[in-house]
Amino acid sequence: VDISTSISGTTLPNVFFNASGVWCQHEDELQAMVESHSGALITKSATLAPRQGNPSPRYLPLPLGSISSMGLPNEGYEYYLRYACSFNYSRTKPLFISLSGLSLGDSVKMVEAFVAADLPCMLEINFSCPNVPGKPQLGYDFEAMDAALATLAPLIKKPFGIKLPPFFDIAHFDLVAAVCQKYSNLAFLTCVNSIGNGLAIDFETETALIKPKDGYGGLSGAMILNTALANVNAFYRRLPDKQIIGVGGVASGKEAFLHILAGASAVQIGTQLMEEGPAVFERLNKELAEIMAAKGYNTIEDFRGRLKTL
Ligand code: RRO
Repeated sequence: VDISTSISGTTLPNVFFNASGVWCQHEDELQAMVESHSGALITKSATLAPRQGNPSPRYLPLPLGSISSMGLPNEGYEYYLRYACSFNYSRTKPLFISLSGLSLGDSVKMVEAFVAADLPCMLEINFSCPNVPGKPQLGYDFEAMDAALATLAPLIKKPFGIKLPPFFDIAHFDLVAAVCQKYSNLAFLTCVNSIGNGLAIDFETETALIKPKDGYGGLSGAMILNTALANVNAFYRRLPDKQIIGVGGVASGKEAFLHILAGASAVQIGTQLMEEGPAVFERLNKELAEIMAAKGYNTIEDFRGRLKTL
C-alpha cells in the first residue's frame, strides 16, 4: 500500500503533517517534525514582528477535542525565513511556511522576503486566525480576502495555498470558491482552521477554562470533524483544478480516510499531535495503510474524493 501524495507537484512520502500552530514554533519542535514519520512539516504562522501571544492558560484539551486562544505567538517571519534558508531540501519531506500578516501590508512584506529568497518551500497564507483581539478573521470578509489574493497571488507567482476558516452555509461555499477560482496560482486550500470563539466552562468552579478573551477560543479536534469534512468536500467539488488539504478531527487512520474520501490530498493533525506528540505520525501511517489494505485500495488516488451520496 502506498500512502504517498503530492501537493502542487511536490511529493510527500505520506499524506500526514502538522497543522500550523502545533509543534512548529521553535526550531527544536520543527526538528522533531523532521525526525518524525510525517510526510511534510509546516511552521507556526508568522507575523512581521515576534509575538508573545495571549496570556495562559490558553490551550486546554476537552472531552471531545480542545479549545485554544494562543494569539499568534511566533518568532517573527525572519526566524522562519532563516529556518527555510537552512532547511535541507534534499530530504524527501517538503517544508511549508505559514504566514499570517496582521495587515495586508505586513503580508506583502513577508511574501516579498520569501519570494526574494527563492526557496523550494510552499507558502500557506493564513486567512483565519480567530484569536487576535480586535482582528476579525479575513476569511469571513470575502471582499477583503479577494483583495488580499489580488495583491498576494501575483507577488508569489509560484503555486501557494491559503488556510481557510470553517464555513457553515452553502452560499458561503459558493462565494469563497468563486473568489479562489480567480487566482490560478492558488493551488491548495487548507480546510479548516479551528471553529472560532467557542466557550468552555468548568461546571464546578463556574469559570471559563482559558484566560484570553473572557474564555473564548478556537474549537478543534473530534468535535469539528464533521464541519471539517463538509468544508473539504464543498471546496473539492467546487474547485476541481485546486487541491484540498484536510484538517480537523483526525485522531486515527479512520478520520484521515474520511478526509481523503471527501477529497483531501493531504491531512494535517492539530489537537491529536498536541496530545500525543510527533509519535502520532507513525501510528497514523500504519492505521491508514491497514484501512486501505482491508478495503483493497493501493493508493490514495484509488479513493480520494470518491464519496458516495444517497
Ligand atoms: O495563534 C493562534 O491563536 C491561532 C491561529 Br494564528 C490560527 O490560525 N488558528 C488558531 O486556532 N489559533
